[in-house]
Amino acid sequence: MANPLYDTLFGAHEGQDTPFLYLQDGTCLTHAMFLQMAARYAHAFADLGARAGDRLAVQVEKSPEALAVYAACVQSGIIFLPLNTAYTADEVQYFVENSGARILICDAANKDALSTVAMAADAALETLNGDGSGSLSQKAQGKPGQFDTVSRGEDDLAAFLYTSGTTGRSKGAMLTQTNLLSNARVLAEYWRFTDRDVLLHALPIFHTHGLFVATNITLIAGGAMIFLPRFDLDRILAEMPRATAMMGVPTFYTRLLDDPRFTRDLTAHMRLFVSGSAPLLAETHVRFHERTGHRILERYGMTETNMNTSNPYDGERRAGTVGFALPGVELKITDPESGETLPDGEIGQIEVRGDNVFAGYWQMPEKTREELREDGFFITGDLGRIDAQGYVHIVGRNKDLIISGGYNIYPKEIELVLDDQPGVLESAVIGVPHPDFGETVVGVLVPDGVSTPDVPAINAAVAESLARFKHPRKLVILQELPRNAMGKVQKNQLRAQFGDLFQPD
Ligand code: MCA
Ligand code: AMP
Repeated sequence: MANPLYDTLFGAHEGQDTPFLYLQDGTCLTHAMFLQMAARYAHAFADLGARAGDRLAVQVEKSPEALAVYAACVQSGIIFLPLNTAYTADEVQYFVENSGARILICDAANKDALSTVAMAADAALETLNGDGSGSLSQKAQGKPGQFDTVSRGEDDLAAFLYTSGTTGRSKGAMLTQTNLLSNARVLAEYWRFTDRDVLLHALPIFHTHGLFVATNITLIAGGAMIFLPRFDLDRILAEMPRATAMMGVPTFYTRLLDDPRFTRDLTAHMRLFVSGSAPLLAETHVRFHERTGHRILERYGMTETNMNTSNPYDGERRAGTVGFALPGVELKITDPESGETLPDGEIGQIEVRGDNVFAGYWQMPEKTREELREDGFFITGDLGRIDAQGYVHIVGRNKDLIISGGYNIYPKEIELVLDDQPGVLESAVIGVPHPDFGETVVGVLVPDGVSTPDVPAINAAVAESLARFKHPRKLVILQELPRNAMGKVQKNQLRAQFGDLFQPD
């Protein structure tokens, strides 16, 4: 029986008493211990009636147990669907319904809020808390530490990751075993990961970066992770001496640079710092090099494609670029209107093709056709160019997207909520520069002329339905929105007008 993803990432380490997760309480989980934990969860899922191809949605704090749920899904052939812990019950409801999840796992603190969601979707609801306790662990307790791995093929689906869209409706990106495996193999080799690596892991594990990039690479190399529940500056500084590598979003690196304890000495032994998920300012790259002597390695990816490009490990890591297409990934710059390939140097939309590119959006064939061409090229929605030395530069986005601290925020989703509020005729949501998060959200409201928008009440309404990281950090009132001759809102003008709201004086 074969299950390539399980066999390669996890099965290869069965029985190995080598360190896998260094935890905050000073203990260490070996690969073997972790796999036994995963096998017990796999038995629990089988007892709950979940079978290969079923979806399992999970919204829990980062913990070794949460990671073992991922491993258990892969071993059982269950499609893993991780959700941001910041999502509200309204948001979770959509994901559970849309995916048809058979099981929903949440923190006990959210059980009441999510029980109606689970019931309406006919999903089993189990709890798993940040300390590993909960009904799921109770069900797993006493089960065998081995589980018969369910046979799966390379084209079978391994995970759904939801990504918002310009229409405001999230789409489930279907990722196959091959998508995940090919990328993990390529990256581990490209970045020279080995079983001697200890990765400082402070990213969340519900997105591509922390889960598939950081974790899968460590697993494929047989290395270990210092597994921090979240980004905590003091802990990162304290743990760095025993790490060899770190991965983060640009906010991690600007926060480290803002701390005088982050020095050349502290990082002298480090092998690699990787940045991604949002643009790393060239200035941050340069400051980091001046302070530590290390050049951050910037790479570029997407939920739908895993990683597409990377700066080189040995060659020049060029500030402000995302490097070269990874082995096995084709990348071209095309004319957004005609789809024709543009000559190197010209700016156009970035398209990618390879084993890394997803299988399509769950039950959204039209959306899939719009973005995934028949010949396999995926239209990323990013604008870029390739310079004379072959480095890819991302120069903008052809999609209305804000990236705040590495989280993607689609303005449409917020505009739909703002437009519904009393006193609001219409709204426009924009991203403006922010010193900590890179970009942050500003909402522009146009009054309906009947009543005045009540800003605190609107903020409360937004909080009710949308995750905290999506909330506008500022709501401003304008009598009308700037529009072009076609009636399209000119967000560039709004960004110019409100662009310095969060700039330090
Ligand atoms: C937290 N808050 C945020 C964010 N994070 N608001 C906007 N944007 C955010 N990213 C809220 C908190 O709820 C809090 O709300 C307030 O902002 C300040 O929180 P703070 O304590 O400063 O934040 P934090 O808890 O330290 O988190 C910041 C963070 C975190 C460490 C940058 O957001 C993070 O870990 N980001 C990584 C995201 C990530 O993994 N992205 C990868 C996506 P209040 O005001 O109520 O206190 S995968 C991807 O993009 C592709 C595939 C790729 O290429 O990797
Ligand atoms: P997500 O939908 O969370 O997968 O985010 C993918 C988007 O993040 C891409 O389409 C890019 O716009 C952005 N992104 C990821 N890495 C980088 C990077 N190194 N530089 C600029 N943008 C990036």
